[in-house]
Amino acid sequence: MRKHLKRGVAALVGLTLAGTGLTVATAAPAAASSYDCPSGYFCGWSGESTKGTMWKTSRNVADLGGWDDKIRSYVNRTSLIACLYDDKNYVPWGGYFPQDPNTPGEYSSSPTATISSIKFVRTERECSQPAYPSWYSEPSPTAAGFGDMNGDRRADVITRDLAGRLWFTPGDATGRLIGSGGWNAMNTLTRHGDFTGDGREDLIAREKATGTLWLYPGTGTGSLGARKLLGASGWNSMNHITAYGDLTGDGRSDLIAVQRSTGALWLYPGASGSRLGARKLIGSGGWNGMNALAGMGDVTGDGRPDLYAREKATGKLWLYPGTSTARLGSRQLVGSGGWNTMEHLISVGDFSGDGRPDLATVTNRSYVIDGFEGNPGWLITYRGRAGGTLYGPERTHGEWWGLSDFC
Ligand SMILES: [Ca+2]
Ligand SMILES: [Ca+2]
Ligand SMILES: [Ca+2]
Ligand SMILES: [Ca+2]
Repeated sequence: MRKHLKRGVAALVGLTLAGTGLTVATAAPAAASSYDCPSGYFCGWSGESTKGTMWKTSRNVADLGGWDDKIRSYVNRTSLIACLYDDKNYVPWGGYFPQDPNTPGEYSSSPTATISSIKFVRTERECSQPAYPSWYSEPSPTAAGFGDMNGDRRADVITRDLAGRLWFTPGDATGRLIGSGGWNAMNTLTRHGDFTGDGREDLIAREKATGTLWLYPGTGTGSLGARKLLGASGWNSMNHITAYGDLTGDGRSDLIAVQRSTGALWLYPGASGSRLGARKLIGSGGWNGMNALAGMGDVTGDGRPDLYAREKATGKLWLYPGTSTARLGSRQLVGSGGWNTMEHLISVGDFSGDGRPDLATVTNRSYVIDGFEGNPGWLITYRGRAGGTLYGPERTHGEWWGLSDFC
């Protein structure tokens, strides 16, 4: 649930005559004093429309002191989101407004002054909670199994936030920064299995601008080492690039992907030297009808990793079991409908602690609660059951909003 209140502050754009060479003979621009706010500062005025006395800060202010409940208009000339709280000490529950950076001349104005503290953050969700999502997992029987990057038997999640940072959440509700920025340049993040041969799970990412595929070796602690080139170019012609686990049975993890032009499903076997071997066709067509793939690990219990795929037209979730010939067997229905209300399918192995892989999902706007749509950012978990299907949904909490991607 979003805790912030939109307070009905009108964002007004002042006249931007500066530098245009025009001479205004009749009256000065109404918002001229908003330009008095220097770049890098948040400025507030005692009056509406940037009239009266100006106050400014470039740092967090837990208590506005003499300016408490005195700011009637303001402009954010920092590069960060300014969280404007109705209460002191950044307490979000009384209401807050996340103000994006303004361009020169813009300002917001209201007759009612309610701001009592101000904090600057990179992403909107940090006005009320950590940058990373709250993630719990139970210890699994096997260490460093599918989804466990740091070998503590708990299933881990990697999250990309909207500022392009990566966070590692080990399953005890804590989180830690593992990528300080730049990850928004990637349009695929996928993890699972070991591509370097050291037994530690690795991350694979596709660079949007170039179609390059990069391998980020896991260090065994949840962090990532220096990247290696995995695919020089051309990967932008593929959809649903999915690190899959070892389908070929040679002990090395493999990658699968759908060719956009044909709908064919290809297997790229992991090879020695942190490379991919020659690809093999494992699905001749029709895979463009799927709008999500999840490499689940071994859900059927035969030692081969298996695939979940979501059918776009029906919202059904299908299980394609991996076979001993490194192919996919006959599909079975896992979910009969409604799965298109999930923005993300996150396969992170066994988080329920019974040894079977489970599935975590995050909802989109079409997810219905109590008869109403409009519930994005809920974490819904499904425990794996014998045979490779899932138990029913468990709705945890709605605080996985305002994030970019998960793997
Ligand atoms: Ca772990
Ligand atoms: Ca590795
Ligand atoms: Ca299997
Ligand atoms: Ca489980």
